[in-house]
Amino acid sequence: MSLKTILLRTINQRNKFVNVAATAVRLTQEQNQYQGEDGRHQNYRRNVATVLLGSVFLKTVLTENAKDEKEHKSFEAGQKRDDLPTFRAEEVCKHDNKDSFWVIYKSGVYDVTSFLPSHPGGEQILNAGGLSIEPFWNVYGMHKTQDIYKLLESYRIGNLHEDDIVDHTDEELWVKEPFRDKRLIVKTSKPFNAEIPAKMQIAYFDTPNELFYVRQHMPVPDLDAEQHRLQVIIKDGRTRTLDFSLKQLQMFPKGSVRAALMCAGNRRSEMNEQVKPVRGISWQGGAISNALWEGVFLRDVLLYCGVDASDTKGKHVIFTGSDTDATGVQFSTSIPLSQALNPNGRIVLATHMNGAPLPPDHGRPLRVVVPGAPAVRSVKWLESITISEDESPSHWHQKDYRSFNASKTWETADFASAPPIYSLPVTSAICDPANGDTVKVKDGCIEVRGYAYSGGGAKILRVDVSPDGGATWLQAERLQADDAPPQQHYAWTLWTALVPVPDGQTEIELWAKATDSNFNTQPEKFEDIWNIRGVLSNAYHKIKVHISH
Ligand code: HEM
Ligand SMILES: Nc1nc2c(c(=O)[nH]1)N[C@H]1C(S)=C(S)[C@@H](COP(=O)(O)O)O[C@H]1N2
Ligand SMILES: [Mo]
Repeated sequence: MSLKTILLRTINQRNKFVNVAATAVRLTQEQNQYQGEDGRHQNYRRNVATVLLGSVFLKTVLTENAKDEKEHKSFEAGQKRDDLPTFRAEEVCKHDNKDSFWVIYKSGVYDVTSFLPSHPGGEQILNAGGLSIEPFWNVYGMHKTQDIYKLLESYRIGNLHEDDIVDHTDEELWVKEPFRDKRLIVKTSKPFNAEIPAKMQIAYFDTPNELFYVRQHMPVPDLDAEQHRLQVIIKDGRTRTLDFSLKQLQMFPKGSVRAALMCAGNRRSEMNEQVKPVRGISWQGGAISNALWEGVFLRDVLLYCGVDASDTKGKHVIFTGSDTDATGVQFSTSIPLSQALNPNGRIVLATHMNGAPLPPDHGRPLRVVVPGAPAVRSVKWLESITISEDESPSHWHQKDYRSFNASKTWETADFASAPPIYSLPVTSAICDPANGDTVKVKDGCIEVRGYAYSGGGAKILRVDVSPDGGATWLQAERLQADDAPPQQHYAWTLWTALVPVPDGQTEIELWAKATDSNFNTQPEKFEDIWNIRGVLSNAYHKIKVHISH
């Protein structure tokens, strides 16, 4: 039964909506609790602890979330408006098709028919035809921003009858979220998205696990390593499924890779501020971190499972995680099979991150790490690997993480014909000082530090810094890099440049750009690489700082 049918039935039976999404997640969690003695005890202990800590912990979390939400919501959508007509839920329900598409938010009724073709989340929106969008937005929490509330309100046509208004509280969905380090810079709390502060990026070559940036599309699943299984499904005429416990995976030789993960949207905020608005989390430079990932090589597992390395043309490897959206769809994306089998690719099915079991936020107990690719391909909470003639059909694969030229709009961009992003261009950022800082001159120089990174196994050859708007360039003299061989270089490079400052100068504009081992370098401006999603935002990093002598 589809979520929509469930919702409609509920409306008919009780003239009331239920938060089906929350129920579905609760049921999965209950199921998880009955998967075996160990799991049960762990969960029992955890529950007791949660109850004991409950009053303190939950209150803190809820107050923080409330604070968060308040900041986002200084504009309130869905308030009752006396100038508009009132509709019963039964009437709203009828407008559930592309010709007439209405939705409910709190007291508000909206006709979003004309918005459907340009919805960044594609046809997902159709699930909410004639219904409240709240249960959906509880899962897709990135809608809960000022801009989107305002956008929604621009489609307002009426009020929902008071008897039909339902409280769609979403706390249940999120009570199992892991603890997070307070130093992370939170972008959205539900789902949890947070970047690492710039000065902490350069403090360590391998980012401590608790400071590693976090990017979630949904609530974090609570999985048990003892019970976890990985399915490998090979679809080539006769479908075969192999199934591994994490213990069984240990029969393969150990595999590891030192790799940075970078979100394709890293540095999006600069593109947004310097050119024109883009849609997506407004990451500054903190959606990249570096770690040592350990487990086994994907290549070894696929070959063991009988995947034919001589027949990769047109085939894909689909990775599916355990995290699930409001309609029961699991997170998934794919990469070409040829990329998955490339021995230089060093793709790891990782159980460990920097020597410790993966933290829940980073995929406990198993994630695939596809180094050199946008981090979206490194699927967390990995549950299955499917070899298929088709790419992943998921929304995240089909309707996101693709790029367009600067003239394409949400109305004209054709996602189906744009190739998925499977590698990353060269980028860099200055982490210390920060824009607007006051820096003290020492021995005639200021010290400038940052990171540089390139995708596809390319190494950083050089980082150049300009103290005068590009008139002259200095080469960063200290590069800290991994010693992986050419084509297998997946870590980031940390760099330091000493920039001379003439006596009496009180302000300086600093530019940084990196060059990789393919001799590709960053573009100067964001204008020409601007795209609706704000991905691959890799122009020179430019900041201004004050100087104290
Ligand atoms: C009816 C009013 C809606 C409006 C005005 C709206 C607007 C938007 C906007 C502006 C974005 C881009 C957000 C960003 O990445 O910054 C977005 C993304 C998205 N929306 Fe909606 N939306 C609506 C309803 C829905 C519903 C009902 C669903 C699900 C059933 C949905 C699913 C999604 C998804 C999956 C994305 C992309 C998420 C991602 O990037 O991970 N939307 N929507
Ligand atoms: N299962 C699952 N895997 C996922 C995601 C997700 O939401 N669910 N987010 C992806 C994206 S877009 C990024 S940028 C990285 C972030 O990894 P991190 O949270 O470990 O930094 O995970 C990727 N893998
Ligand atoms: Mo991402």
